[in-house]
Amino acid sequence: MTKIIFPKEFWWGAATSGPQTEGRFKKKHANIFDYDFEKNPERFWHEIGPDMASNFYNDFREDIKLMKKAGLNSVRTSIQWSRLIDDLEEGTVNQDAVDFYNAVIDEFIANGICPVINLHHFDLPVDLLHKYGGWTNKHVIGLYVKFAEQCFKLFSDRVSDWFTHNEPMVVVEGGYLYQFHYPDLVDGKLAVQVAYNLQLASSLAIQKFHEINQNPNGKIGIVLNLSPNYPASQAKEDIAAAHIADLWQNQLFMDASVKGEFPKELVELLTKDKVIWESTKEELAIIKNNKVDRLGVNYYHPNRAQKPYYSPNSLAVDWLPNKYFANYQMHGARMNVDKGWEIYPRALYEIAKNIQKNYNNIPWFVSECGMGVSNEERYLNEDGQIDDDYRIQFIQEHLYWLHQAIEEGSSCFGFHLWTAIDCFSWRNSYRNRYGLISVNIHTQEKTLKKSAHFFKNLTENSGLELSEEFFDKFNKTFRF
Ligand code: BGP
Repeated sequence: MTKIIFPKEFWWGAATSGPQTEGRFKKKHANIFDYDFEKNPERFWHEIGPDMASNFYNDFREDIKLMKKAGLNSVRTSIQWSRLIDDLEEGTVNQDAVDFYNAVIDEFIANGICPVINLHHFDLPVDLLHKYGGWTNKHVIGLYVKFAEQCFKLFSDRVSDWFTHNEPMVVVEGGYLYQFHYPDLVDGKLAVQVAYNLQLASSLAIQKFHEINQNPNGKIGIVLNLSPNYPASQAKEDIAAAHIADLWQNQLFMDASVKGEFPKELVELLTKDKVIWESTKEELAIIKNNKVDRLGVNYYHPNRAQKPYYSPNSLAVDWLPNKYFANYQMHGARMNVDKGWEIYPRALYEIAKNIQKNYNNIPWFVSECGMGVSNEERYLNEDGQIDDDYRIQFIQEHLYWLHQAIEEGSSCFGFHLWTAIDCFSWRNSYRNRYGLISVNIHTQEKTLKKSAHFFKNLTENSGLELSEEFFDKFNKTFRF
């Protein structure tokens, strides 16, 4: 047996978001997914949309009790802009939403769970897209800051842990490059502007937070999906491709949020290609002066990059970042075949080392990591519990590498699994189940999985013992 013990105050928790759990009950505005589902239900797995989600709006007291049973000491969720704000232009609040979020926050605290609150989790109110072009338009940044201001005013007396966005790069990629989020555009130049505008919005929200936060322990950060880019070979074209992929996918938001400046090399490249964002000196000064206090890092799978396999001239649109790199699936990689993602836990160690070396070891935590599996009923035992040993092994392997990095001085302060209770996930809906707790989407019955008991043990012991059997399986191909 090998024992790995984590720091005392470590966050052991899970992440989710408002639009993926609450359901649309009493919500005045539709967000882009609500609207997309109304118009195009066939785009969603089994035509299951966000209307009910996992019914957190009605079930939150029972759900939080289950989270406590799974040993969570902290949980990230988000406040829905489309729920909290009544008049999107004025930024006035909806009283039912205020009551709801107050009750949720109080319930978390009463159960000894630290509420970690994020503001924007892909869920732009759709009216702002139709009226203004959403994040392409700087007016929307101002409206987002009004929403952020209300959140800080209303809840920062009890909430000390805030995040401005979840995975802003996914907003850029999903909505403006690769068509997996509404409005499904393919427009490289617009994508570049959206990236900039999201960063500016984050920096302005941070500025506002520091003006009005009521909590002496209050801290604010951003949640980024940071997947290292590994070159396909040591050929210089592949190394260059992986480097540019890293600049675009990781360093863009990371540098701007932590160092207050966009990476010079990327700015030069975008300028040379004539797609650079529109910015002003004043805005760049805001970004410079409003860095994050800490970081959340979502990590699911590594990225592998090789030189692009088509000539830049053959691009169907004028400009795409893929002019410089192609991500690909490595032959023979260890896969979660349900989700189609490679499993590579060592990357967590490398992310930690990168933060330590290149980002002044800024405090950070794993804000999402997890394993999505389809048809989990396959693993139901006679007592009606899902025996998700694969998830336990997955968590253990990632913790093994994270622990290694912490031993070497990484300032990682927590691990949040995606997710506590199986939840709705955009167009994938309920296809991939990630939770410690399962949900029957027809009855909304919620049941602890085997991994929930494992997680509780982990929290209680601030760590775990890794058996011979674990090391036998470690790093071997396993498929689901
Ligand atoms: C992350 C998002 C989450 C969640 C997760 C799993 O990128 O932050 O909101 O959706 O991915 O996604 P999926 O269920 O599509 O595999």
